Amino acid sequence: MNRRGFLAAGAASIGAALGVPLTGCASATRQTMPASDRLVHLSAVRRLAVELAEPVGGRCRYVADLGDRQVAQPIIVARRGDIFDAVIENALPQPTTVHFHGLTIPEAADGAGFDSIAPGDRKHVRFELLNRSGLYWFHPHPHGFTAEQAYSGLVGLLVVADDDDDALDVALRLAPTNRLALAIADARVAGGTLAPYAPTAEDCLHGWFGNRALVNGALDAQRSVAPGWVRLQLLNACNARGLLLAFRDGDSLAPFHLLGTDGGLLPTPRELDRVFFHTAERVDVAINVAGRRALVAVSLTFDPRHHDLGKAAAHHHPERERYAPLAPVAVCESGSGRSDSDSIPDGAEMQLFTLRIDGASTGAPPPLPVQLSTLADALAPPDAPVRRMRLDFDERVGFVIDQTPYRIDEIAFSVNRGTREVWEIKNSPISMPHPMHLHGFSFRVLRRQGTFGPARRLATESGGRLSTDLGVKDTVVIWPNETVWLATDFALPQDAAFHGRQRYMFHCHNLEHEDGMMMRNFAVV
Ligand SMILES: [Cu+2]
Repeated sequence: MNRRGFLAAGAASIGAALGVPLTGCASATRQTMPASDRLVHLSAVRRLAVELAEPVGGRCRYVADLGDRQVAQPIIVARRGDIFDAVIENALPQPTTVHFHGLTIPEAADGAGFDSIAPGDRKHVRFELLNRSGLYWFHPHPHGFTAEQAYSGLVGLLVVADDDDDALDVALRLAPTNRLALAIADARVAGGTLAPYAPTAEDCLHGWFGNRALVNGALDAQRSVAPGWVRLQLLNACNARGLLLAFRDGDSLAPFHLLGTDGGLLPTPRELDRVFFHTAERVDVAINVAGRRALVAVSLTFDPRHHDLGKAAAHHHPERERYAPLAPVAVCESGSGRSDSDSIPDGAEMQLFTLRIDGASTGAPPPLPVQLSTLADALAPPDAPVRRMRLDFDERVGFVIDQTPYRIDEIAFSVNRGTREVWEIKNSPISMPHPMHLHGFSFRVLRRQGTFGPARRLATESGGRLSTDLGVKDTVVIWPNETVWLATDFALPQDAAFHGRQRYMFHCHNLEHEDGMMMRNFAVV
């Protein structure tokens, strides 16, 4: 098969994988769509609508308009260098934005909420895909409404390919069914219906946790794969839950290989039997399923390190008072205690999805390539300035960065274009893990210090780092009492779209903390 033929098959396989029946969680009915209808090539997207779906009980969805047909909850497949050019329409009763998570794009396209799209309005968004191959994603980012809208289903995947990505698929001899891109979320499901987003004050502090996994919007997700290598690009799309991913085969854990992280492929694969990734982080893994009949992907038990935060008031965004919730329930009301049956706590074991291995084996799969990309080791220039930030908990306002709740009109600091800085982020000892996300730029993890015992045991790499710290990152978990050093790089292309001051954000991606204003703006000048 020549490269062109392989690419076509590869795209088809991603579409097939993502095209399983969508479970309408808010009703007993199942919406099914042909596999090919849910995969959208970037060049075909003319309009991306954000709307409340009927009749599936008011769940939100993205709808891609391809001119002659509409695709609900599209998975967009693109190549480095492609242009995104679409009109985004907001059919929700709340303001919204579409944030393209992980992409290096101008402020005007970042969708960070500086100019949200009012109900009924539209916005033209155009940008070039400059990033390496990898799994990126898009989700709402309107300040105060992000958690509710994301929980309601507004999450889309953006699979970017390039030459390294092509070479890997060829080397693995991936069967057409064996490349999957999956968004793993958790939902509160009772009696076959999806509970509306109604966090108590305690939920707003610890996060909104579900009791069932949703994979690309479906409960009890299963995928049928062929013997040989399977490549999984996985997003933690939960509002607040960390995932310690492993693959159970009966009583044992199947080994797998970490291929890549948020921003693309590692230099070399790492063999593991479990990998931790927090909300908004992605992992790219290869698993040899030859000789196996089924694998169950689970999140293993771990110590989530949530501290008792007492009766502190949960803060919520003032914008929320101006618009109706998506479902008719109040949010962040104090006094209504959490019912334990509603959710599985963070760190408890949870089943995620099942891989069924069908078909005859075609012999031993090829060896994994030794080199996946030319990514260099994480280093910072010796003269790089160090920018220090502290993550804290304040009883009056909740979780804060540098003791300051978010203000949309504040610029916390400015960095010069092209500057490389070391960011030293220290989390309070009496806090929670915070998955911190940098908009517009990626970074590398240099080292960790002060990590508590159970999380320290996951640190398989030098400098106290996790295996996922070896790659390009845009989101990094920082445990209580931990200090993490990041090598940032604020290089921007000399493209007209990036001229002038560009505003970006640094914030916690526990979506309840994000809506609770654990965010800061910064400018690149
Ligand atoms: Cu947080």
